[in-house]
Amino acid sequence: MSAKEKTRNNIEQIAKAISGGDRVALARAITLVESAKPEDQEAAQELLERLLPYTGKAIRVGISGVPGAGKSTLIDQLGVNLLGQGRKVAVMAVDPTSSRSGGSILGDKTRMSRLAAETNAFIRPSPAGDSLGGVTKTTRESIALAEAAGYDVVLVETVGVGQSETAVANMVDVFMVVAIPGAGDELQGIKRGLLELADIIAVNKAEGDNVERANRAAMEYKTALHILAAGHTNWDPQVLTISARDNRDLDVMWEKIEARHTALAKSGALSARRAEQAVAWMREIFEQRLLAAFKGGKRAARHWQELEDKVRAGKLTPAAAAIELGEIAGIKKTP
Ligand SMILES: Nc1nc2c(ncn2[C@@H]2O[C@H](COP(=O)(O)OP(=O)(O)OP(=O)(O)O)[C@@H](O)[C@H]2O)c(=O)[nH]1
Ligand SMILES: [Mg+2]
Repeated sequence: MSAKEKTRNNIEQIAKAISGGDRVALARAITLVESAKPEDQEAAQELLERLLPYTGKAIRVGISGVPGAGKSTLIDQLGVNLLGQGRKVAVMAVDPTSSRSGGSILGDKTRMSRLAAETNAFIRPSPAGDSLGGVTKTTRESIALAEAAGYDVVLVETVGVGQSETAVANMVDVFMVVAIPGAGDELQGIKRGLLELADIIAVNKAEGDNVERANRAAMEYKTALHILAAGHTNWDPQVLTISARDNRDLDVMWEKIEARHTALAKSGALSARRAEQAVAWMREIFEQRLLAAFKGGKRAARHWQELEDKVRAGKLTPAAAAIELGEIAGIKKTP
């Protein structure tokens, strides 16, 4: 048997194991997808292609929010609730802080300790030290793999700082923001951009003395969203208060998530959204590869630096420099 045949056989076996719900095979496949080695990437794509017919069946939910808002606690409790309904839950943690130390990956797993112990749950922290693009790419593909393994709910955690939330919003069906009541009347560090992505805002830690402040925060979010939503048809974000710690109103929250998902599916918007996400992702990968290939060329690299210096010094306009770079890449001045 040739090496190629061996790999093909191997991929077939992994694909079978994954569609049979084998968690070890799923974890291995995600590792394959995350690998930077060209031969692994080739194998990963072959595997994904083979599993494509089995993907797409999960409710994909993005969960974002400021550090410490209670995202992991929420996912742990929500996950346990969903397992109780007979569902299989996969969690992808796109956590920028996890790239700082290997320790916080363990921390995240510990925070989802109940879920981590369940056989119908699968938790995958994102790889450490990866770029945003890298994390995003592997997360999209990890979602597909988890779906092929029979997980019918996929929860993606991301800290609402930087651009990770946009990336995550572009790979899920329903995007949720976990907020916390503030000390004053300001919206707790939630950026407008994050609000604009939200289908649901859950003000967490609404228990005991916190309830009143949580209700006030919820009112403020409603007002803010009302202003933002002006002019958007078909966008009606929901706000509610919850306590992840006490499992308060997580059922209400899940109902809202499911209602949104069902509405999207019924109107045909879900498949349109997923199709658009897939095409946008193709475009992004292609652009990245194109740029990487161009910059990798010796001539291009030299000119790139030169032109950047000229633009920086104000000796050349950015547009003129870009056109010149394009010419080096073989793009004609007038297309
Ligand atoms: N009182 C109260 N505390 C909570 C609740 N949910 C989470 N916490 C606490 O808030 C802290 C942060 O919770 P995490 O679940 O780790 O928050 P996170 O948003 O995942 O944090 P990062 O992943 O670091 O961004 C922990 O000490 C939790 O115990 C809640 O509903 N009520
Ligand atoms: Mg967390």
